[in-house]
Amino acid sequence: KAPAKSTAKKSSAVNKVPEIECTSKQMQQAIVDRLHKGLGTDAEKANNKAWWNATCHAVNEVVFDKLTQTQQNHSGQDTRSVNYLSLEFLMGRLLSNNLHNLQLFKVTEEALKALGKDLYEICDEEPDMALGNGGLGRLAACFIDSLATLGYPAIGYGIHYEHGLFAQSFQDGRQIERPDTWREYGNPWEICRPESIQHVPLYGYVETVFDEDGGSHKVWHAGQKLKGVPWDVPIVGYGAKTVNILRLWESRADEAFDWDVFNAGGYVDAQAEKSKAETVSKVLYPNDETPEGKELRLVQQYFFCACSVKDILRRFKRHNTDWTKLSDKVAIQLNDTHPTIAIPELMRILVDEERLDWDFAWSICQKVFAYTNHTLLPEALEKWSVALFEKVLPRHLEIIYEINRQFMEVVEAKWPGDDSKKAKLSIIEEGDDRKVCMANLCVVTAYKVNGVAAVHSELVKTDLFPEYHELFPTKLVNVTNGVTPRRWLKACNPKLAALYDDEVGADWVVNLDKLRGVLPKAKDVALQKRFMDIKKDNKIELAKIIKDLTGVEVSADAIFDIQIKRLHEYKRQQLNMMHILALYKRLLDNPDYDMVPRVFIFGAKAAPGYHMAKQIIYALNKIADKVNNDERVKGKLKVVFLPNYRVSLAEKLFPAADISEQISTAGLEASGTGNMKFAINGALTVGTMDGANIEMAEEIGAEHMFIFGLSVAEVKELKQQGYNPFDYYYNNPELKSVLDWLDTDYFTPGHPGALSDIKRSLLEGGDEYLCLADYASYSEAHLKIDAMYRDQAVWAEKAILNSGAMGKFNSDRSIEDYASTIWNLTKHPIS
Ligand code: KOT
Repeated sequence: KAPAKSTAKKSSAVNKVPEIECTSKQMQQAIVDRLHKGLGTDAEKANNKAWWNATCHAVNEVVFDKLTQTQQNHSGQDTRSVNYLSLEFLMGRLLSNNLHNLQLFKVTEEALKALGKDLYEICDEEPDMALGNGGLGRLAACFIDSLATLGYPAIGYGIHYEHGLFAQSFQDGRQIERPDTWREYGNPWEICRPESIQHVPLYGYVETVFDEDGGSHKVWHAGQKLKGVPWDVPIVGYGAKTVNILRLWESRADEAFDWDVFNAGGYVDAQAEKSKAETVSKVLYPNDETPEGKELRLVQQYFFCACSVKDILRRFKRHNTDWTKLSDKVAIQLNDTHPTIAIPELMRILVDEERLDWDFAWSICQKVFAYTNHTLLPEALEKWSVALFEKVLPRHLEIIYEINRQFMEVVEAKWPGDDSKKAKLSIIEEGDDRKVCMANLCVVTAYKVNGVAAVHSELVKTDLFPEYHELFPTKLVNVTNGVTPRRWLKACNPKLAALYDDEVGADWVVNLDKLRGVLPKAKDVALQKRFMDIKKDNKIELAKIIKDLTGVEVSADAIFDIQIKRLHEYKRQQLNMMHILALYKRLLDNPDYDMVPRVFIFGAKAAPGYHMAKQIIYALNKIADKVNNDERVKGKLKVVFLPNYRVSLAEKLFPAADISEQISTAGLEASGTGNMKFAINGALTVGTMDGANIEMAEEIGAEHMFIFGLSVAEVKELKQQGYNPFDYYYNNPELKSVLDWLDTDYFTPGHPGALSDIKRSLLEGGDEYLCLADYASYSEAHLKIDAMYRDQAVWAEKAILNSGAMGKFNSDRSIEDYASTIWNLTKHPIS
């Protein structure tokens, strides 16, 4: 029998969240049953992977039940829903989170213990679902957790990549990429839905068909067709009142089509065509903030948008025939510009297939789509060559031309005769290689455009889209990012979570503002001791992992100073590196140099084609080799670069951090979300006034953080004046000696110059990200860290003040902001 009957209790401790009744005995029975009946093994023979599998399947019995109830409830009431379109969902592992959200974690822990198994070890068996690159994909994962927790009808749409983000290892300090194989042995969380397959046309040509009434319409004759197979991953909200779905599309060859067109080619050619079709969802592009203009990437984008839009319309048509109702029932949120092609796809369906009048179809589109911008980096703005577009999506290009033609009339009306305005705002960039600007298409169409932190949203208005802002003064808005406290505190830091249960009550997990309850007690010695003991325990755990992964021994008495995020020059891992070299130099110059022992910990993947990012990884690994094996530093300095940084490793790092490095050049990190996860877990931030750091400082008090460096305005001013990194190089002897060190073979014996290109990019290269300009201030901030850590009472107080003030940065708050200001969405939790 299934482990649980989902009976709601009359009252419950947590925000009236009903608990699912399930005893340890029932759970044991369910797991053992799955071992026997599902996997054909038994408790004696089963390895930990089999135990994990069996536990997941036991949990699914509850999840699927709740899923059906939610779907029936939403469909029965024909609710308005949000459709979150994202090329990336960086989910990580699901077992621990699902158990917490079902409130079955403790009971499962007991059940497995009785069976001689440790739940934490079982959870560690799960491969990460790494269907994303970094912040943007992880944000999507936090958002669907919050949507379900809050009881909003929502679907996440994405791609069912066979290979997620590459696995990283190091060979002689250099990054090696290997394919990720998360689905090699199946995935217990997903359900294939062949009944909801979609067909996707590609290539071919467009015919104008003249109608009897004198009008005409367009018919797209595709040159190829793909089949989209949906895989649904249930998304369990906290308290399990709502289980939404994440629907991921897998591409296959469309047999029906192949037989017609490739008949003469015979069996072997048909098989080759089949493999080609399957490459579409094979692999996630590993570039963060640098779009790749490859045909396969455009096909991926269109494939998943076409499947998703058709699926959305299929659900709409189940209850509706009146197209004016579409915008009442459907909001489509575009996670950056990657799903922009959904806009002309909806136009195509409405105009060509449903035969709606253009203006009517356009008015619908303008009420359905909203767009989130996640970056100001100019190189990250997606532009597709018109020639490629014409080849892959000929009809969509025509539609985009028509949208643009009409929009240019609007621009002409606003700024008569101003061709420079037209050139700037046009969706089509003119030139030798004409381009389709996806962000422009988004802003022209969407009814709301949002940035992801206050400062970023202001810069979207003033620097990125000033003319659009003038034209559409209410369109551009802010929704500050947040992270789910279920994964990023309750599940990853059980000891701190238990402390908060005791201090402020267990419902902080659905109301993170409750953590403020600890602020008045920040000086309380007993609380400080408990807080710091937990931090120490977490550091000891991490020290074991570090030893396991790198062989390096670190002491949990040292300051754990952590920078984990994608490797990108604007995030300035190289600035951190320069400061580490300075400390190393100080220790070599003066063996008695007085510093609190420090462990610098890095985790970062570099895009495989990003040379400088890979060089920085190489440099850090080489520096780590030297420093960690140099007796002269007397254990005061260690550097570790953990391989294969990913969500499940992050869950071990945030709880163990003393210092959180958030050191991007001001104006370039749209928000950051790691900054929030660190602070929630009691780390102090060394950071610039950038992205969400600014709002964190407002909540926490800047005096409780280590803020350094140029502000956004100062960065602009310095760049305007003409920034010269050599000014800083010649005026700061320590900085100069650190950079000169990179030209020697000290860190790369026998290979002088192996690290010189980092120095070159910081000097002759112009230091685009102002590392030298911010160096002195950064170095000073680290002296303050060192001084403060010596007084553990002050440190504990600050850590509590940071963690307790993080209520705002909860993704439930972000989702409530989206729901009220953008989506106009109502909650429909199952009762
Ligand atoms: C943009 C274009 C292509 C690929 C990735 C991106 C991208 C990623 N843009 N922004 N991000 C990060 O998104 C996070 C969530 O909003 C932000 O916190 C972070 O600052 C962005 O860098």
